[in-house]
Amino acid sequence: MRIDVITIFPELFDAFVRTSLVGRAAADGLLEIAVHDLRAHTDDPHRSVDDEPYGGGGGMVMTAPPWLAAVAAVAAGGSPWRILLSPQGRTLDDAKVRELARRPHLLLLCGRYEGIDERVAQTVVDEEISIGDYVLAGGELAAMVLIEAVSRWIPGVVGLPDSVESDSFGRGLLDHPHYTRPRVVAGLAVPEVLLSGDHRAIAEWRRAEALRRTRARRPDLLAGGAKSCKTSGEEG
Ligand code: 4FV
Repeated sequence: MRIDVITIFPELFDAFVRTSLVGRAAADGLLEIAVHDLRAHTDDPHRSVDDEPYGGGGGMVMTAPPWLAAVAAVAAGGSPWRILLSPQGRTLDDAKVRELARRPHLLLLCGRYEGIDERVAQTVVDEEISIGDYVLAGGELAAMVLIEAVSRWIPGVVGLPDSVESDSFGRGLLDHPHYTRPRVVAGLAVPEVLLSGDHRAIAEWRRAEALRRTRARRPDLLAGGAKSCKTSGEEG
């Protein structure tokens, strides 16, 4: 999978593209990430990318010409699915992450200031995506969230493929609680069933816990109906 990113702060991605899951995926050749500086596509001596908003009001707006030039240059020779990260987009969720993970090439546009001139979204963007109903200073962190979430679905990136499948939202449920050594923490012991070695009972307890938590914390998820799937180790 290839992911291109256009931003005025390419340095924000330096560590991200070399670290942890995304870094490993890139090192293993399962993922190709290229980060491009928008200012390299300006043609004025000040390399400016913003201007005053028509209609007045506070703040600055990113001008369209550098974006049109940058997207054309970065997309040349390919047909990437072009995503603008913005609060006006559809909210990213598990279903959208899985859909994007099936695409061979993404191009992510990261805005700054009050936003980008609307003609960019109207002409060189296929989809607007938001990571949540709050306002960031820029789209870069949203792009990183999307890249990491999507990367986990690239075959071979996550060691235990079915752990991706059986992860939380895949089943429409929140995850069950997890425990590890030491046995007692702050006077709280590990649930006995997890020490029983009875895998059927353990799987049943985990499912019941996932259901209980989902009912308590995210009943909206149940509206979609918990998908009955077998998590790894859960017998018939
Ligand atoms: C955002 C979000 C977000 C809005 C103005 C960047 C900022 C600034 N992007 N999900 N929430 N973007 O807040 O994706 O240009």
